[in-house]
Amino acid sequence: MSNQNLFVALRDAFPADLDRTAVETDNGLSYSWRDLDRATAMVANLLDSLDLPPASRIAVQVEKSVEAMVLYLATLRAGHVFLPLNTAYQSGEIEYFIGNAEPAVVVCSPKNHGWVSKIAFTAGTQYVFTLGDDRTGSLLERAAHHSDRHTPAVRKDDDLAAILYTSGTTGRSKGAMLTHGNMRSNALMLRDYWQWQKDDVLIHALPIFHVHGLFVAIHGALINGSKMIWLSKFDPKLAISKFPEATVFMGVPTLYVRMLAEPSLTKAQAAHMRLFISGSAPLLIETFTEWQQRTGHTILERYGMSETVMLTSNPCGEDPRYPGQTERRGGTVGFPLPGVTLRVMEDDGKAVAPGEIGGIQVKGPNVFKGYWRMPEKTAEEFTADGFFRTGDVGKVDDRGYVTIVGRSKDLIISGGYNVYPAEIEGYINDMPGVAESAVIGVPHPDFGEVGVAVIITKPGVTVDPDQVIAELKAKLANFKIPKRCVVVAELPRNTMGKVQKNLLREQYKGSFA
Ligand code: MLC
Ligand code: AMP
Repeated sequence: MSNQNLFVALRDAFPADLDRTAVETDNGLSYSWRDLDRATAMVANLLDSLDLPPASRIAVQVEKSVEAMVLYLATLRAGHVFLPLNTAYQSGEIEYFIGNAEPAVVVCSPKNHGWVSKIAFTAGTQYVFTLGDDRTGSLLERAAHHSDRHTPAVRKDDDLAAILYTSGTTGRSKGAMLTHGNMRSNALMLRDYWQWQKDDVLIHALPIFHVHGLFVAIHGALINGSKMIWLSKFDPKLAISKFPEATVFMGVPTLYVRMLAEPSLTKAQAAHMRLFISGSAPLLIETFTEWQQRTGHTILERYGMSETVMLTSNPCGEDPRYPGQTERRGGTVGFPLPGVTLRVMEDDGKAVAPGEIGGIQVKGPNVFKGYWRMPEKTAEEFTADGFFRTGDVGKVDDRGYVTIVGRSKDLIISGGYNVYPAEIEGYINDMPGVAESAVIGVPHPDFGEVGVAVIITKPGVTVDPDQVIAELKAKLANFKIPKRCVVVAELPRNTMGKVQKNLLREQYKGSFA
């Protein structure tokens, strides 16, 4: 594959008529392809004017807006590295990311400028700009003084395009380094695999600080020159009301669950749609089946990670590697994507027998370069022959479909967001009176899975579970907060003294039934 800046690959796919609509928003704004080209040029020129070293990190914590997407594209265009941050992160979390990534530029919401700029300047960041979700803020004010023409920076496949922080099973988050080559190869391959059509229109309903909304959705539409209907926040009624104008929808399972609760979801309403894609968390077979019955569409489930972008997908038409197998099978994540090698291994490093369960390992042009400034951690996660250990546990059936049956990493996926119990337990264990805690994931009808904190106290001390939740809320992003907290006399342990989380999961599985 040729070396090319990812931005250039995306821009090359813009339609010839640049005055056509590229993005239409739920608050009545419309952006043409020319607007996107000009706006990204102006922001890229602003970044150039700052004289930053190449591949500087641009850390961004802003509400969803088309201008936030423009900032992402402009960062690629100028040859820097985009570092998106969940808007739910609080000051302690932001302090860690900024301290670890050492961004040259931080862009935050105007309402957070006070505390974010303090953290950023203390960490040595040179520039802090603001960007509101209503086209306000210093970033656009400064960019307005720059030319709307810009020559994109030359970037090679191996050069960094983005760093995505993903929490670790132990300790703090790790920054997964994704390159221009990782993302361009994945985007081009998905364009073909999902058979993007000339007149496709994507409903963009996801946040844009994670792989799903930022890369799979945005790259997917742009690299096909397809219009996006842009929802600033997911609203099931609004999303369904847009189906007659659109063809493609991407969501985490919670979005499908919420749309199924709407009476307006009917076959007639979904008749114009071509493709519904789900990923980031397991899609329950009940949701898959009910969606089929209500809309006549079979959801295409796919599987990916921050470290790898997309890895597997159910078919969209005929895959020549699997002749005749066009069925989208609920409960599976489909076939390894073209170019991805996927294998299932035993703990001792041997391949499992066909159809057996083991650890999923992957290799391909989409697999990330490593964790930012963590060479030991990177080395640990790769095998000697260059496969990345996903931490997911699964199997491949005799027809080639991959099923994920669990995770070897201690991780809860709640509404499509990852929550690492080790992080939450660390905060709880530091609270006065707490001797130890275990945070487990249990089924939840809306979020799929949510956390429950099980606590033992120091002898003779009383701990109020509501107080524990309140203290966590003050420090951590809201989606990480356990939805239930219980104080118990003891935690179940194995002979080695290790807490048996499987027993706790069993005990509390009915908490939200
Ligand atoms: C919100 N809340 C959550 C939550 N989202 N709790 C658990 N899990 C979540 N995901 C809580 C809030 O803390 C709050 O609680 C209450 O729910 C309402 O908050 P809200 O902000 O109004 O929620 P809402 O807007 O309805 O958000 C729900 C959601 C959102 C499902 C729309 O979580 C979402 O957009 N999820 C998508 C995540 C995503 O894009 N993942 C892709 C990762 S990429 P309280 O107590 O404060 O009131 C990846 C790779 C791949 O995994 O393969 O794609
Ligand atoms: P993240 O680190 O946020 O990128 O999350 C990646 C993880 O999400 C994967 O390692 C899987 O555990 C999970 N995941 C993504 N897609 C699916 C899916 N379709 N089914 C089950 N789990 C998924």
